[in-house]
Amino acid sequence: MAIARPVRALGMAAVVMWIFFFWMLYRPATPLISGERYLSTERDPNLDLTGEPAGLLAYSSKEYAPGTTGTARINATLLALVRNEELDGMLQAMGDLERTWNHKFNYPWTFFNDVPFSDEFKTKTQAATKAECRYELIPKEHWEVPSWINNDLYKESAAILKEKKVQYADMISYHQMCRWNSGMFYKHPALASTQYYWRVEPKVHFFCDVDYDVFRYMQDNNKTYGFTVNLYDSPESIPTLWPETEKFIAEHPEYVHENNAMSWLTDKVRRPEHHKKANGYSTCHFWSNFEIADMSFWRSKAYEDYFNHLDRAGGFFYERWGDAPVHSIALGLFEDSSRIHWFRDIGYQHIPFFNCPNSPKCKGCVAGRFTDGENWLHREDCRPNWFKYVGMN
Ligand SMILES: Nc1nc2c(ncn2[C@@H]2O[C@H](COP(=O)(O)OP(=O)(O)OP(=O)(O)O)[C@@H](O)[C@H]2O)c(=O)[nH]1
Ligand SMILES: [Mg+2]
Repeated sequence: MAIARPVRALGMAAVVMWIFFFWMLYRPATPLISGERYLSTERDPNLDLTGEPAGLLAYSSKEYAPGTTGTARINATLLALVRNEELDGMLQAMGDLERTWNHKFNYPWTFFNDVPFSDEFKTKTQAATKAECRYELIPKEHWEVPSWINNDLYKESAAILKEKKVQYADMISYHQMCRWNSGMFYKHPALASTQYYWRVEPKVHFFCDVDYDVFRYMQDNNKTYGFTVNLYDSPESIPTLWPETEKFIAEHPEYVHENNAMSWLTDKVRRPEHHKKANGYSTCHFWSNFEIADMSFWRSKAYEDYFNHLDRAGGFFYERWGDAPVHSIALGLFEDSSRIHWFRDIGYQHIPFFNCPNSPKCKGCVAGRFTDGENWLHREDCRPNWFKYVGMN
């Protein structure tokens, strides 16, 4: 039977539309002019076939069953600071992490909030995992603005930062959140006997099956900190963070590790303007919405002294110092850089950046795609400098 020409044309148009739709969805990242994205590596290492990391690995077994029978788990927790209103985003992130990893290991979840969690939040998050969930209120003295911060000066500074387009500068809770994540969370009494944590934010995505116990990996392979994404920061948010850091290390040269990552922290070749505006700091940092780390580092005397120095200087409020650059500078200076690990095998997204390895264990992200946002966002990738100065530990 002959098909009328308009119907054929419509059919063809529908096919073309579907092809275009799938192409848009799965197209490879837009190629950039050679050398623009990477100065030191020719191609994104995420394009190389990725397996599990080298070293000792522990796999799922009966000893990881939920509850007290789970004897293989170490002192570790999944950790989220979250608001009641972010329940849906939290459930989505939990769903991804439970599916790809935690249903095999059943590590507990610890949720933190500056106000009490609602019953709905508690019921729905507990229903999303077989593991134990803990709900913790942040003590007032950990969250409130410290007494030495002048409110008028904060408001004036926030207005100036806002003019410079520093995001969230006039939102006091954002400053409180950054300070808490920098120097308070690991002091919460509920974490007193916990050593390792994996930080999870609402709405993030995990794409790849991970079959080994990442906490045991950290412990057995002597790692302090694990990251996925490594970025440049907005220099306008941290103009005096590096000068304050320099003052601190002049007073405490003994805290600087001999195998530090100073060249990554101070590189001025790749983005000289950032280095200039941040007064000597490259602004490179580990993107701390994902962190797998050993809290012993934050609990060390070196970090405690450093945090107190910064806290007194006031930049968590008069500027918008983030926990990401604060954590990263401390790690880059006071820790042996071989103890910092790139979890290249953990597929991850927090809008607008990805870590997406080339592995049959990954679904839902495009290998090697760094961002699905505007092309200029590729310039925010600081991994090439990390690989250049430190390597791919
Ligand atoms: N309980 C509580 N959680 C907060 C507060 N502010 C931020 N958070 C949490 O802290 C984390 C970081 O906050 P975000 O607003 O996502 O900050 P961000 O990642 O820099 O910003 P986005 O790019 O917008 O995601 C998230 O897990 C939030 O849920 C707050 O005032 N109270
Ligand atoms: Mg976020």
